[in-house]
Amino acid sequence: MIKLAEITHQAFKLSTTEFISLIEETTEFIASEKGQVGELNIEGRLVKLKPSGEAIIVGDLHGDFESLRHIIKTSRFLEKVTQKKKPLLIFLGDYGDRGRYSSETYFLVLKLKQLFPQRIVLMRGNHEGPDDLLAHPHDLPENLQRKFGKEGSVIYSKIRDLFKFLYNGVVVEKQFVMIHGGVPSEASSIDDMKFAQLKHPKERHLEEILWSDPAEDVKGTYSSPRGAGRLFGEDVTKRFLDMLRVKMLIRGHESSHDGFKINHSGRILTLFSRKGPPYFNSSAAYLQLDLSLEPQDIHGLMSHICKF
Ligand SMILES: [Mn+2]
Repeated sequence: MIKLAEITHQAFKLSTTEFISLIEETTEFIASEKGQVGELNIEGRLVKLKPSGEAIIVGDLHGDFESLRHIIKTSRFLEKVTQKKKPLLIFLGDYGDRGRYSSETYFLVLKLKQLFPQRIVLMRGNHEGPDDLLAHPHDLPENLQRKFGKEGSVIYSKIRDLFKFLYNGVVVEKQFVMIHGGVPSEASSIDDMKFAQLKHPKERHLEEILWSDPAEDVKGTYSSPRGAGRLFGEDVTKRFLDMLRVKMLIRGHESSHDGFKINHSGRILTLFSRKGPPYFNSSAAYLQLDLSLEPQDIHGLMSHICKF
């Protein structure tokens, strides 16, 4: 069995060539994922799942390598993945920027994808946005340059190539939709989730998926203080969930003191899975659950939230 300590060691001793070939290999693999891949049913950049089996769902990491290691350890992903009961490890996006260990964090998630391709889903966050919608501050290029010198810029351009193939979302039949930021408020069918990246920037679906946030006590959508995406009300959430025939939205994107928060009468769970500056949240959290559970709302998931 592959040991986490071994992968960690590799992450810190990585050469430019090794990192580039890992990024190229996983990018090519993710780009080619189509149709039935293990239990994943892939259409465009959307993953559809049947409600069965275990899933571990991870929110924003932002270069917090230690929290990522903690999640892999405490969820016992590596032990379980080699046994019969195979869990899925789903990342909600925002791997780099802000934390000290953006390079190592990218290395670890891509290494896991390379080792267990059918067990890992890498979603797209606003820090993995399209060229015309990049998040600021975006310190990944500086981080790579500090670690790899001049060649850091080559690695960076390879990672940028990866961004456009990361997933817009995951739909677990009858249960959940997972996206990084928020609801594409003008989506008229599930196709707007599957092909949001192709419709960008003519249509705003991708922007809202990556950038939007829920707001309480409002109807419809409002402009967001983030300068991209929208703030959306509970009516918008309800309409979107009904359209997808699911009950709840699981997303990342917002920091929260306890590592998670609930919005829109228990229809939205936000997960934030990293610690440290610049947020200083007292806990981080991830979700570990059996997808065949049939909770009616987020309150029914409380015992599956793992705070640390
Ligand atoms: Mn984000």
